[in-house]
Order: sequence, then C-alpha cells, then structure tokens
Amino acid sequence: MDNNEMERVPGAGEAHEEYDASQIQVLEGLEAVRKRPGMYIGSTGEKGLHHLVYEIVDNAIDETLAGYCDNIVVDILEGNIIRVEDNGRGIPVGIHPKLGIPAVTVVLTVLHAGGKFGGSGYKVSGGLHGVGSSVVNALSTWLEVEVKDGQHIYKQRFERGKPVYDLKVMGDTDETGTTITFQADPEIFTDTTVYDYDVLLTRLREQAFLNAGVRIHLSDKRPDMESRSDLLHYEGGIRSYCEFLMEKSKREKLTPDPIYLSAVKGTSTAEIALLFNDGYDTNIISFANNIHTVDGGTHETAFKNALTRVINNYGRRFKILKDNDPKLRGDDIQEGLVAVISVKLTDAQFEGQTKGKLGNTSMGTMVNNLVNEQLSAFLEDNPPIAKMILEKAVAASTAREAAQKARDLQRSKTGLTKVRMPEKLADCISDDMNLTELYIVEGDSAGGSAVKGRDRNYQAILPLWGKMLNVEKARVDKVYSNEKLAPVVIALGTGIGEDFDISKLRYGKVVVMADADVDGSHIRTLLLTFFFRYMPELIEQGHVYLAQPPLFKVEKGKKHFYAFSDEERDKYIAELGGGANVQRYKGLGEMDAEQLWETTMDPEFRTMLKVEMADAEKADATFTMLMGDEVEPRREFIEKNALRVENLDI
Ligand code: TSJ
Repeated sequence: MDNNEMERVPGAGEAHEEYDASQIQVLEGLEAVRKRPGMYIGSTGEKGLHHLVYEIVDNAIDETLAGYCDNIVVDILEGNIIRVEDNGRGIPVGIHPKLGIPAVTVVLTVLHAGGKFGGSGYKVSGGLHGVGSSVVNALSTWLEVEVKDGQHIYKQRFERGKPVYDLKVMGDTDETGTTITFQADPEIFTDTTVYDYDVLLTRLREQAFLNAGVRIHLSDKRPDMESRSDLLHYEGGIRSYCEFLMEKSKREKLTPDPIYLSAVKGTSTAEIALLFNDGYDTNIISFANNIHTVDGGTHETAFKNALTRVINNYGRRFKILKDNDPKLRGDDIQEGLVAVISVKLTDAQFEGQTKGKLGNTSMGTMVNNLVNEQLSAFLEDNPPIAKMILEKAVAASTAREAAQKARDLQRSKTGLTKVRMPEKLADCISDDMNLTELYIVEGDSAGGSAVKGRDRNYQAILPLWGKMLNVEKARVDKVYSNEKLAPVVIALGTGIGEDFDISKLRYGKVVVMADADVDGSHIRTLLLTFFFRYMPELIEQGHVYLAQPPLFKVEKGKKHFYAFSDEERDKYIAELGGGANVQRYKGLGEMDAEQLWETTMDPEFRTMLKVEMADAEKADATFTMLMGDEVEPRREFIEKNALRVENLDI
C-alpha cells in the first residue's frame, strides 16, 4: 500500500462511517486471541513466549527483504520487556481508506493484518504459526509503537491489545524506522515471562544467516542478568551458516569453502551452500521463506536426490566408480555433509502436523535443476574436490557394506535369523554331511526332471538361470559378475571370500550337472572359476564334482544301455547284435526323471568326476580368456569344444 493512497491525518482519528463496525470486529478478534492463545502462537509456555519476539522481528526482516532496512536492534530490558527497532521506512501512518484509522493501528489491532501490506510480493517472511503483530499486541500487558517517517515521530500505546490513545505526533525527525516495545502478559504466559538470551540468540543468528548483510544487534539489559551483547552480521549469508555449522561439528573440513549454488526464477529464489567434513553425521537444514522446514519437503528431497544423481554420474563418467561398482547410495554420499538450503517463493504451502514441510512441487523442480546444472559444473571445474567427495562416499559405502556383513554373520552365528534359502532350491531332508548332495543344474526343465528323479532324503536340487536366452548363453561368462550366483552362495551356506567358512557348508557334495555341449561347458567353466576364486577350500577339500550324464541310449527289445562315449556306444551296439536303436542325448532336458536318476544321480550306477585344484585352475585360465575382449580366442574355444564335447572336457 502506498502512503499516498491514504489521506495523512496525524493525531486523533477522525469520525468515519465504518469505524464503529470495524472497531467491534477488532475487539472480537482480540477476545478470540486472548481466549485461545495457543491457537495463534502454538503454546503459552516458554516457546510461545519467545515466539512473540520472533513475530515482531520477522516484520522488520520483511522490511529488510523489501530492501529498505539493514539494521535491527533487539533489547531485553528490565522486567523482561522487549524492544525491537529497525531503520526501515516506518509502518505507514496514513488513514486506512476503509477503516478510517491509521494503517499502523490496523497492523497492530486487526488479525492477520500483515498480509494486507504484503501485496507487492516481497512478504515471504513469517512465523511458524502465521501470527501477526496484532496477536503479540493482544497477548501483551502493554505495547508501544513508535514510527519515524523522515518528518515526524508518531506514537501509540495499547494495553492488552486495546489502544490507550490514538496515534499521536511526538515531534520531528529526519530519520525513518519502527520501534516496538512490549511486555508479555503474565496472565497468558503463566509458566514464565523470563526470556532465555541463548534461545533468542540462536534464532536471530539463523535469521541473520538467512538474510545476508543485515545487522541484528541483540543485548541483554536486564539488571538481574549477566549483561550480554551480540552483533549478528554475515555478508556470506548461508555460506557463513554452512561454515558456522561446520565449526560447531568440531570436525575437519574436507572441502575448502562451501560450494554455493543459487538460482532465480520468476518470483522464486533457491540457494544452497554445502561442504563436507571428515565426520559421519549428516546435517542438512532447510528453509522456505526464512521458516525452518523441520520436516523438509520438496526442496530438501529434490536436493538429496539430485546430489545422489550428480555424484554418481560424475563417478561413472570419470571412472572413479568402475562399471561393476554398485551405485552410491544417498546416505553414503551424505556422510559428513553439512548443507543449508534456503528457498523463497510466493504462496508457500506448508504441510504436515507441525506445518514444517514444504509442499510446493515447483520448488522440487527448481532445486533439482539447480543442483543438476550448477553442482555438475562445479565438480567438473574442481576435480580435486570432486575426487575427495567421491572417495569419501565410496569409503562410506564400503564401510557400510562391511558392517552389514558383520551383522549378518553375527546374526547367523547366533541363530537369531535363519538365512532365507533361494526360492528355487529344492532342499533335502537330511543334514548329514556324509550323505547330502547339492545338484546345481542348468535350466528349469532339467531342474524339474532332477527334482522328480532325486532321492529327496539326501539330494537337493538348485536350478540356475531358468530359461536362458541365446544371447545370454553366448556370453554366459558375463553372469559371473552379477547377482545370479547368489543362490549358489546362499544354498552352500559358507559365505565367500574372506567370510568363507567351510564349517557352515550345508552339503557334503556339490555337483555341477550341465549339458554335454558348448553351453554346458561354459557353465562348468563359470562355476569352477567362481569356486576357485572365492571358495578354493571347497575344491581343496574335495567337495566339488561334475555329473556325467550319458551321451547315448542303446536299446533293443527290453534291454537298454547308456553309453558315455562313442566307443562305449559301439560296444553296446555290437553286444546287442545289430538292429539296436540308438538315441543321442543333446541335453539333460531330453531325459525324463527316471532316466536322469538311473544314469546320472543314482549313487549305485552313476559316475562323477571329482574336481581337483588343477582342473579349477585350468577353468580359471579358460574363463579369463573368455572374459577377455579378444573375440578370436573365444570363438576358437567354442569351436574346439563343440568338437570335444563328447569327452566332457571343461
Ligand atoms: F508489525 C510490527 F509492528 F510488528 C512491526 C513492523 C515491528 C517492527 C519491529 C517493524 C515493523 C516494520 C514494518 N518495519 N518496517 C515496516 N514497514 C512497513 O510496514 C511498510 C512501510 C512502507 C510501505 C510502503 O509501501 O510504503 C509498506 C510497508 C509494509
């Protein structure tokens, strides 16, 4: 509202037709506030008491945001009287055209009057409960306002919200500004009316950080208190806030100056300052319109997500994260992070029980874009800092995984939780290691036959990979690196690598049962390599076997033989004296359950090869060759094995 919209009538208020009606409304408003103070300031305890000060100071901060005020003085006076003075334009004193009383009187007596003066869009500050200065007035035994408009000094006094006299001119001045002095009403604040200097200091410091450049002087002038005084002034704004939180953390900085990101879009602004310390805690605090969003919201969530994405992208692009390394998680990246997020927007939506959560989705988008663009650019311009951040996150990730493993190990040791067996495992009944066998079978259909044909007392079946696509079969060595071998590890129960514990082995024999073709050969190579590299003891102690399925069935009348080589096949044909029917098995899947049992799984008749370390070493060399980038040796291997397949060479 412009001063010139109102006729300036200093001194006593004039008679006005709407005056009486509006005065009644004002008195009803006052009544409501005094009846239910908690509704307006949250509580009537110590928190509510301090809230009165914030509410008044916030008005001066608004004037700062509007660009007219750079100095705010807050004094705690004898008797716990608060005085707040600013050097802004002064609350307008012109007569309100509708209400017929000075605007300053409206501000201090009409509920939610603040908004009426905020039409220009700069009013973004405000208390948590959205109370106005009229609420403070209503809850004070007395309140005095003094306005200097560059010409006159005006004054008005209120008691429990009601004007004692009309706004009056006290004298002349060439200064401008507003001073509010008030005493909280002990009838309302029954717990205490004594202010805690440090509580006010913390909140005012926060506001000084959030409004870069403003000077806030806080002094304790109560005769019964230690006299104290602080000047809160931070040219660095939230950068200084970030540094301050960093120093409070008692940790060492890992990144030098705070990284500062900021953007303006229409009437909205977003700024972020962040740095990393060498600690493990995360300290992210966010604000919307200078209000602490205790429960975060769109701006904070967008920041965390974008940070995770940008750091991961950088890590991948510059190979700090290898292709096989898992994605860094948000909490790994946030270890040691100190960040301050401050956004300002018109019509901020505060959500949740305590209204401490920002809901505007537009702010999520804005922060996301800001971090994506500016943090990526910063990292590219500052490789040593980027490297530091990435290395810290990788260390956090490694430590977290190790801790998790240790916990899991501890749990499985103490038997608190049973490890969940793979869904596809058809387990056996016995746990006698002298008897038990685990068959690792390629494919679901062979797996199905094996499950039907087995002796479930001591034989367990684990089908791997289900139905494999041809492309997958061609590069089956690739699955080595991913989670597809996890079911094997879990079924065996031993853990892998450093965690390997042979005493946890759940089966006496581990039998790899794969087709007698190239793909089967790949799978044998893969599994043996895996055992060789991660569970060598399993092989050393003679637990690993290769099943030997037959290649032919030679049949005549009621007689039949299974042959495991060409020679054997020819021998049986000769024995049966001509006219024998010969069936060639192309895969395990071609045998029914009974045949698979008879030929390959029945301990009475089967032959199995025990795998020696030398075999596994050979597999490892083959595997390395297969994994290599050279296509030629791989093709040679496949061709050679396609011919040698009948010898079941691995
Ligand atoms: F509201 C209050 F009484 F709580 C209070 C208001 C307390 C304190 C310490 C300061 C203020 C205050 C208000 N400081 N500065 C202002 N400015 C205005 O109210 C103002 C001045 C000029 C214009 C204009 O459009 O010319 C508009 C406004 C809102």
